[in-house]
Amino acid sequence: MHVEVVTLFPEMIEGALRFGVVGRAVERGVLTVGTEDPRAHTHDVHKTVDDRPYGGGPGMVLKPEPMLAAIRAAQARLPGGCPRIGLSAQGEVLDQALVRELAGLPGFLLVAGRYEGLDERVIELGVDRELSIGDYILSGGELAALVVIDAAARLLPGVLGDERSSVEESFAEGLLDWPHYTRPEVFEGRGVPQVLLSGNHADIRRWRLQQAVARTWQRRPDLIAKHGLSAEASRLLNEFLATRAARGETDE
Ligand code: 9D3
Repeated sequence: MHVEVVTLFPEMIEGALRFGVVGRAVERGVLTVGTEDPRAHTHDVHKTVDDRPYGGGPGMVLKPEPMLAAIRAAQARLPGGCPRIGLSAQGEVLDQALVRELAGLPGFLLVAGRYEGLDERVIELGVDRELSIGDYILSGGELAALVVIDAAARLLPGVLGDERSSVEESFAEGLLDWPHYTRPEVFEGRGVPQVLLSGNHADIRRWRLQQAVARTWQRRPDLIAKHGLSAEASRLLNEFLATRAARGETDE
């Protein structure tokens, strides 16, 4: 997969992609990432990339000419038909379904803004869809671009290796993780749940799924509303809630 990023801070992208699972994917050529700096598409001595907003008000807007020129230069390095994605708080919120869709493409182009953002005409002419990474305010699109690249790269064939098989991944899909433990068996006076030491793999699997579904119900009920529950997960949640009610616990 080939990803292009239009950014005023190419080092931010290149630097972050050297580490971990994604760094290895880049080293192996499974993922290639290019950057295009709009500053290289300016023609004045000051290399001006921003200007004051029409209508007044605070902040600066990215000038349209260098921005669209950079988008077109980056697009020329991608296969035809790859989407051009603008990163902005106005976009559709990224979720795993969208990550999966992007990971299935031969490539895509990410446009990271700075200041107050892009001139609306650049969005009309040079961006196919807009993407947000969540409801909080960033100072620019680069970290959002890195989030998209990281999330997509780990789904590429061979990138994760044996760390998480597809079977393991699908077992508690759409749920939060279950709790994890490693040695020592007692740490600062706290033990490990007995079931994990039992060697009974069916019991362990059930306990993990129950922990995952119970935590999701408690902490992120929106995820259950969005993805639903398998029959088994639903049964384990009901069992969890019944046990808790029998103990006289109400919430938390
Ligand atoms: C008029 C108020 N502006 C500043 C408070 C709005 C504003 C401009 C530019 C808010 C954020 C930004 C920069 N943000 C991004 O480039 C961005 C972003 C985000 O802020 N949140 C979630 N996802 C994304 S993707 C790109």
